[in-house]
Amino acid sequence: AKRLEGKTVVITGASSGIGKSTAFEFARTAPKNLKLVLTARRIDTLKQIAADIVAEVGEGVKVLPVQLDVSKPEEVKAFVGNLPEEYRDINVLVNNAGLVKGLARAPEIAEEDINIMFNTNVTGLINMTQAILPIFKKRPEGGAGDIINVGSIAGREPYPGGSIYCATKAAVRSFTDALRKELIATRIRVMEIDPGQVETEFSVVRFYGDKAKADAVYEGCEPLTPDDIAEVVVFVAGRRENVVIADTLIFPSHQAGAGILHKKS
Ligand code: NDP
Ligand code: 8X3
Repeated sequence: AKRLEGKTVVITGASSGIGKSTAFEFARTAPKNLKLVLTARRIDTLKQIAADIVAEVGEGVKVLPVQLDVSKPEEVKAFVGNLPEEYRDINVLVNNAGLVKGLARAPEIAEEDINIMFNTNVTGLINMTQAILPIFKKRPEGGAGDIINVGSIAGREPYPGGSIYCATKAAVRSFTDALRKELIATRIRVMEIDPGQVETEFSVVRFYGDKAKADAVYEGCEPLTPDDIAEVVVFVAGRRENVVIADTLIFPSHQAGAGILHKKS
Protein backbone atom coordinates (compact mmCIF):
# COMPACT_ATOMS: atom_id res chain seq x y z
CA ALA A 1 0.00 0.00 0.00
CA LYS A 2 2.87 2.39 0.86
CA ARG A 3 4.28 2.07 -2.66
CA LEU A 4 1.03 3.34 -4.15
CA GLU A 5 0.72 6.32 -1.84
CA GLY A 6 0.91 9.66 -3.61
CA LYS A 7 0.31 8.12 -7.03
CA THR A 8 -2.01 9.39 -9.72
CA VAL A 9 -3.81 6.56 -11.50
CA VAL A 10 -5.79 6.86 -14.74
CA ILE A 11 -8.26 4.07 -15.51
CA THR A 12 -10.11 3.79 -18.81
CA GLY A 13 -13.47 2.04 -18.85
CA ALA A 14 -13.98 2.73 -15.15
CA SER A 15 -17.79 2.92 -15.34
CA SER A 16 -18.31 -0.86 -15.14
CA GLY A 17 -16.83 -4.29 -14.56
CA ILE A 18 -13.07 -4.65 -14.21
CA GLY A 19 -12.34 -0.92 -14.51
CA LYS A 20 -14.81 0.02 -11.80
CA SER A 21 -13.52 -2.73 -9.48
CA THR A 22 -9.95 -1.58 -10.15
CA ALA A 23 -10.84 1.95 -9.06
CA PHE A 24 -12.24 0.65 -5.76
CA GLU A 25 -9.29 -1.70 -5.24
CA PHE A 26 -6.71 1.10 -5.69
CA ALA A 27 -8.67 3.27 -3.27
CA ARG A 28 -8.97 0.50 -0.67
CA THR A 29 -5.28 -0.39 -0.99
CA ALA A 30 -3.95 3.18 -0.73
CA PRO A 31 -6.68 5.14 1.03
CA LYS A 32 -4.40 7.83 2.43
CA ASN A 33 -2.96 9.69 -0.48
CA LEU A 34 -4.06 8.65 -3.96
CA LYS A 35 -5.49 10.42 -6.98
CA LEU A 36 -7.79 8.50 -9.27
CA VAL A 37 -8.85 9.70 -12.70
CA LEU A 38 -11.81 7.62 -13.81
CA THR A 39 -12.71 7.74 -17.48
CA ALA A 40 -15.45 6.26 -19.68
CA ARG A 41 -18.30 7.50 -21.87
CA ARG A 42 -20.98 7.28 -19.15
CA ILE A 43 -20.09 10.32 -17.06
CA ASP A 44 -23.08 10.10 -14.70
CA THR A 45 -22.10 6.55 -13.74
CA LEU A 46 -18.52 7.69 -13.15
CA LYS A 47 -19.69 10.53 -10.90
CA GLN A 48 -21.69 8.06 -8.81
CA ILE A 49 -18.70 5.69 -8.57
CA ALA A 50 -16.46 8.60 -7.51
CA ALA A 51 -18.91 9.51 -4.75
CA ASP A 52 -19.20 5.88 -3.65
CA ILE A 53 -15.41 5.51 -3.43
CA VAL A 54 -15.02 8.61 -1.28
CA ALA A 55 -17.96 7.50 0.89
CA GLU A 56 -16.22 4.17 1.45
CA VAL A 57 -12.58 5.14 1.95
CA GLY A 58 -12.77 8.82 2.88
CA GLU A 59 -11.28 12.03 1.56
CA GLY A 60 -7.72 10.66 1.46
CA VAL A 61 -8.46 9.55 -2.08
CA LYS A 62 -9.19 12.25 -4.62
CA VAL A 63 -11.35 11.01 -7.46
CA LEU A 64 -11.87 12.85 -10.73
CA PRO A 65 -14.49 11.51 -13.16
CA VAL A 66 -13.76 12.47 -16.78
CA GLN A 67 -15.91 11.72 -19.81
CA LEU A 68 -13.69 10.19 -22.47
CA ASP A 69 -14.42 8.05 -25.51
CA VAL A 70 -11.09 6.36 -26.24
CA SER A 71 -12.23 5.53 -29.77
CA LYS A 72 -12.22 9.28 -30.58
CA PRO A 73 -8.60 10.34 -31.23
CA GLU A 74 -9.38 14.04 -30.77
CA GLU A 75 -10.82 13.38 -27.29
CA VAL A 76 -7.75 11.35 -26.31
CA LYS A 77 -5.42 14.08 -27.62
CA ALA A 78 -7.20 16.71 -25.51
CA PHE A 79 -7.38 14.53 -22.40
CA VAL A 80 -4.11 15.35 -20.60
CA GLY A 81 -4.24 19.07 -21.41
CA ASN A 82 -7.77 19.30 -20.02
CA LEU A 83 -6.88 17.69 -16.69
CA PRO A 84 -6.64 20.00 -13.68
CA GLU A 85 -2.95 20.62 -12.89
CA GLU A 86 -3.03 18.49 -9.72
CA TYR A 87 -4.01 15.37 -11.71
CA ARG A 88 -1.47 15.69 -14.54
CA ASP A 89 1.50 13.99 -12.91
CA ILE A 90 0.20 10.55 -13.88
CA ASN A 91 2.04 7.46 -12.54
CA VAL A 92 -0.18 4.58 -13.61
CA LEU A 93 -2.28 4.12 -16.74
CA VAL A 94 -4.70 1.18 -16.74
CA ASN A 95 -5.79 0.65 -20.33
CA ASN A 96 -8.94 -1.33 -19.61
CA ALA A 97 -11.66 0.13 -21.86
CA GLY A 98 -12.73 -2.48 -24.36
CA LEU A 99 -15.64 -4.33 -25.82
CA VAL A 100 -16.87 -7.15 -27.99
CA LYS A 101 -19.77 -7.00 -30.43
CA GLY A 102 -21.58 -10.10 -31.62
CA LEU A 103 -20.54 -13.64 -32.48
CA ALA A 104 -20.78 -13.26 -36.26
CA ARG A 105 -18.49 -15.22 -38.54
CA ALA A 106 -16.91 -13.98 -41.77
CA PRO A 107 -18.32 -12.95 -44.21
CA GLU A 108 -21.25 -11.87 -42.03
CA ILE A 109 -19.41 -9.52 -39.65
CA ALA A 110 -20.88 -6.02 -39.64
CA GLU A 111 -18.38 -3.34 -40.67
CA GLU A 112 -19.62 -1.15 -37.83
CA ASP A 113 -18.76 -3.85 -35.28
CA ILE A 114 -15.31 -4.39 -36.78
CA ASN A 115 -14.59 -0.68 -36.56
CA ILE A 116 -15.87 -0.15 -33.03
CA MET A 117 -13.83 -3.10 -31.70
CA PHE A 118 -10.60 -2.02 -33.38
CA ASN A 119 -11.09 1.69 -32.68
CA THR A 120 -11.72 1.04 -28.99
CA ASN A 121 -9.61 -1.99 -28.06
CA VAL A 122 -6.60 -1.26 -30.26
CA THR A 123 -6.38 2.31 -31.55
CA GLY A 124 -7.93 3.70 -28.37
CA LEU A 125 -5.40 1.87 -26.20
CA ILE A 126 -2.49 2.95 -28.38
CA ASN A 127 -3.66 6.57 -28.45
CA MET A 128 -4.05 6.66 -24.67
CA THR A 129 -0.58 5.20 -24.25
CA GLN A 130 0.94 7.77 -26.60
CA ALA A 131 -0.90 10.60 -24.86
CA ILE A 132 0.48 9.67 -21.44
CA LEU A 133 3.99 8.37 -22.24
CA PRO A 134 5.53 11.87 -22.55
CA ILE A 135 4.63 12.45 -18.88
CA PHE A 136 6.39 9.22 -17.90
CA LYS A 137 9.42 9.95 -20.08
CA LYS A 138 10.16 13.26 -18.37
CA ARG A 139 11.11 11.44 -15.16
CA PRO A 140 14.74 10.48 -14.24
CA GLU A 141 16.47 7.34 -15.57
CA GLY A 142 14.77 7.71 -18.95
CA GLY A 143 11.35 7.76 -17.37
CA ALA A 144 9.10 6.00 -14.88
CA GLY A 145 5.47 4.94 -14.65
CA ASP A 146 3.23 1.95 -15.22
CA ILE A 147 1.22 0.99 -18.26
CA ILE A 148 -1.13 -1.87 -17.45
CA ASN A 149 -2.94 -3.20 -20.49
CA VAL A 150 -5.98 -5.45 -20.17
CA GLY A 151 -5.73 -8.11 -22.85
CA SER A 152 -7.59 -11.43 -22.81
CA ILE A 153 -7.24 -15.17 -23.21
CA ALA A 154 -8.93 -14.32 -26.52
CA GLY A 155 -5.69 -12.67 -27.65
CA ARG A 156 -3.81 -15.93 -27.16
CA GLU A 157 -6.40 -18.43 -28.39
CA PRO A 158 -8.61 -17.17 -31.20
CA TYR A 159 -12.01 -18.83 -31.45
CA PRO A 160 -14.71 -19.03 -34.16
CA GLY A 161 -17.26 -16.26 -33.82
CA GLY A 162 -14.68 -14.07 -32.10
CA SER A 163 -12.27 -13.41 -34.93
CA ILE A 164 -12.34 -9.62 -34.67
CA TYR A 165 -12.34 -9.40 -30.88
CA CYS A 166 -9.54 -11.99 -30.71
CA ALA A 167 -7.57 -10.07 -33.34
CA THR A 168 -7.91 -6.87 -31.31
CA LYS A 169 -6.60 -8.58 -28.19
CA ALA A 170 -3.74 -10.19 -30.14
CA ALA A 171 -2.90 -6.68 -31.32
CA VAL A 172 -2.90 -5.46 -27.71
CA ARG A 173 -0.48 -8.25 -26.83
CA SER A 174 1.82 -7.43 -29.72
CA PHE A 175 1.81 -3.69 -29.00
CA THR A 176 2.43 -4.33 -25.30
CA ASP A 177 5.41 -6.61 -25.94
CA ALA A 178 6.98 -4.24 -28.48
CA LEU A 179 6.51 -1.26 -26.16
CA ARG A 180 8.19 -3.06 -23.27
CA LYS A 181 11.20 -3.61 -25.52
CA GLU A 182 11.19 -0.01 -26.75
CA LEU A 183 11.25 1.22 -23.15
CA ILE A 184 13.90 -1.19 -21.89
CA ALA A 185 16.30 1.62 -20.94
CA THR A 186 13.71 3.30 -18.70
CA ARG A 187 11.90 2.57 -15.44
CA ILE A 188 8.60 2.51 -17.30
CA ARG A 189 6.91 -0.84 -16.69
CA VAL A 190 4.68 -2.24 -19.41
CA MET A 191 2.47 -5.02 -18.11
CA GLU A 192 -0.39 -7.11 -19.45
CA ILE A 193 -3.24 -8.75 -17.60
CA ASP A 194 -5.14 -11.41 -19.55
CA PRO A 195 -8.40 -12.51 -17.91
CA GLY A 196 -10.44 -15.54 -18.81
CA GLN A 197 -14.16 -15.51 -18.09
CA VAL A 198 -15.26 -12.63 -15.87
CA GLU A 199 -18.89 -11.76 -15.25
CA THR A 200 -19.35 -8.06 -16.07
CA GLU A 201 -21.39 -6.10 -18.63
CA PHE A 202 -19.07 -7.61 -21.28
CA SER A 203 -21.59 -10.21 -22.51
CA VAL A 204 -24.51 -7.79 -22.34
CA VAL A 205 -22.54 -5.55 -24.70
CA ARG A 206 -21.61 -8.55 -26.88
CA PHE A 207 -25.32 -9.37 -27.33
CA TYR A 208 -26.33 -5.73 -27.96
CA GLY A 209 -28.12 -5.39 -24.61
CA ASP A 210 -29.88 -8.79 -24.55
CA LYS A 211 -29.51 -9.68 -20.87
CA ALA A 212 -31.04 -13.16 -21.23
CA LYS A 213 -28.46 -14.15 -23.87
CA ALA A 214 -25.70 -12.67 -21.74
CA ASP A 215 -26.81 -14.57 -18.64
CA ALA A 216 -26.88 -17.83 -20.64
CA VAL A 217 -23.10 -17.50 -21.20
CA TYR A 218 -22.49 -17.87 -17.48
CA GLU A 219 -25.08 -20.60 -16.84
CA GLY A 220 -23.52 -23.59 -15.12
CA CYS A 221 -20.20 -21.72 -14.89
CA GLU A 222 -18.49 -20.06 -11.99
CA PRO A 223 -16.88 -17.05 -13.64
CA LEU A 224 -14.35 -14.73 -12.05
CA THR A 225 -15.62 -11.52 -10.52
CA PRO A 226 -14.22 -8.17 -11.65
CA ASP A 227 -12.73 -7.81 -8.15
CA ASP A 228 -10.58 -10.89 -8.82
CA ILE A 229 -8.94 -9.10 -11.75
CA ALA A 230 -8.77 -5.76 -9.94
CA GLU A 231 -6.71 -7.40 -7.19
CA VAL A 232 -4.15 -8.49 -9.79
CA VAL A 233 -4.02 -5.06 -11.42
CA VAL A 234 -3.34 -3.37 -8.08
CA PHE A 235 -0.85 -6.09 -7.11
CA VAL A 236 1.29 -5.58 -10.21
CA ALA A 237 1.20 -1.79 -9.78
CA GLY A 238 2.28 -2.16 -6.14
CA ARG A 239 5.50 -4.16 -6.72
CA ARG A 240 8.97 -2.72 -6.10
CA GLU A 241 9.94 -0.51 -9.04
CA ASN A 242 12.45 -3.07 -10.36
CA VAL A 243 9.79 -5.81 -10.58
CA VAL A 244 7.86 -6.07 -13.83
CA ILE A 245 5.02 -8.58 -13.83
CA ALA A 246 5.08 -8.54 -17.58
CA ASP A 247 2.32 -10.99 -18.29
CA THR A 248 -0.48 -12.77 -16.44
CA LEU A 249 -3.25 -15.18 -17.46
CA ILE A 250 -6.11 -15.54 -15.02
CA PHE A 251 -8.81 -18.21 -15.21
CA PRO A 252 -11.60 -19.31 -12.91
CA SER A 253 -10.84 -22.83 -11.69
CA HIS A 254 -13.18 -24.45 -14.22
CA GLN A 255 -11.60 -22.78 -17.28
CA ALA A 256 -8.51 -23.94 -19.14
CA GLY A 257 -8.62 -22.04 -22.43
CA ALA A 258 -10.78 -19.80 -24.61
CA GLY A 259 -14.20 -21.41 -24.43
CA ILE A 260 -12.81 -24.43 -22.58
CA LEU A 261 -15.06 -24.37 -19.54
CA HIS A 262 -16.27 -27.17 -17.36
CA LYS A 263 -19.98 -26.50 -16.91
CA LYS A 264 -21.83 -27.86 -13.92
CA SER A 265 -24.92 -29.65 -15.15
P1 NDP B 1 -17.69 -4.03 -19.12
O1 NDP B 1 -18.58 -3.96 -20.32
O2 NDP B 1 -18.33 -4.27 -17.79
O3 NDP B 1 -16.81 -2.72 -19.03
C1 NDP B 1 -16.21 -2.14 -20.17
C2 NDP B 1 -15.80 -0.72 -19.88
O4 NDP B 1 -15.21 -0.17 -21.06
C3 NDP B 1 -16.97 0.16 -19.50
O5 NDP B 1 -16.60 0.96 -18.40
C4 NDP B 1 -17.19 1.00 -20.73
O6 NDP B 1 -17.65 2.29 -20.33
C5 NDP B 1 -15.79 1.09 -21.29
N1 NDP B 1 -15.76 1.45 -22.70
C6 NDP B 1 -16.28 0.78 -23.75
N2 NDP B 1 -16.09 1.48 -24.89
C7 NDP B 1 -15.44 2.62 -24.53
C8 NDP B 1 -14.95 3.75 -25.24
N3 NDP B 1 -15.11 3.88 -26.56
N4 NDP B 1 -14.34 4.74 -24.55
C9 NDP B 1 -14.18 4.64 -23.23
N5 NDP B 1 -14.60 3.60 -22.50
C10 NDP B 1 -15.22 2.61 -23.15
O7 NDP B 1 -16.63 -5.17 -19.44
P2 NDP B 1 -15.32 -5.70 -18.68
O8 NDP B 1 -15.12 -5.02 -17.40
O9 NDP B 1 -15.41 -7.17 -18.71
O10 NDP B 1 -14.20 -5.26 -19.72
C11 NDP B 1 -13.03 -4.57 -19.37
C12 NDP B 1 -11.87 -5.09 -20.20
O11 NDP B 1 -11.65 -6.45 -19.87
C13 NDP B 1 -12.11 -5.05 -21.71
O12 NDP B 1 -10.93 -4.61 -22.35
C14 NDP B 1 -12.41 -6.52 -22.05
O13 NDP B 1 -12.07 -6.82 -23.38
C15 NDP B 1 -11.50 -7.21 -21.07
N6 NDP B 1 -11.80 -8.61 -20.79
C16 NDP B 1 -13.02 -8.99 -20.29
C17 NDP B 1 -13.27 -10.32 -20.03
C18 NDP B 1 -14.59 -10.80 -19.52
O14 NDP B 1 -14.85 -12.03 -19.57
N7 NDP B 1 -15.45 -9.95 -19.01
C19 NDP B 1 -12.23 -11.33 -20.23
C20 NDP B 1 -11.00 -10.83 -20.76
C21 NDP B 1 -10.80 -9.52 -21.01
P3 NDP B 1 -18.71 3.21 -21.13
O15 NDP B 1 -19.70 2.29 -21.77
O16 NDP B 1 -19.28 4.08 -20.04
O17 NDP B 1 -17.86 3.98 -22.09
C1 8X3 C 1 -13.19 -12.14 -23.01
C2 8X3 C 1 -12.97 -13.61 -22.98
O1 8X3 C 1 -13.26 -15.75 -24.24
O2 8X3 C 1 -15.26 -14.39 -23.86
O3 8X3 C 1 -12.04 -11.46 -23.32
O4 8X3 C 1 -13.62 -13.73 -25.49
S1 8X3 C 1 -13.82 -14.38 -24.22
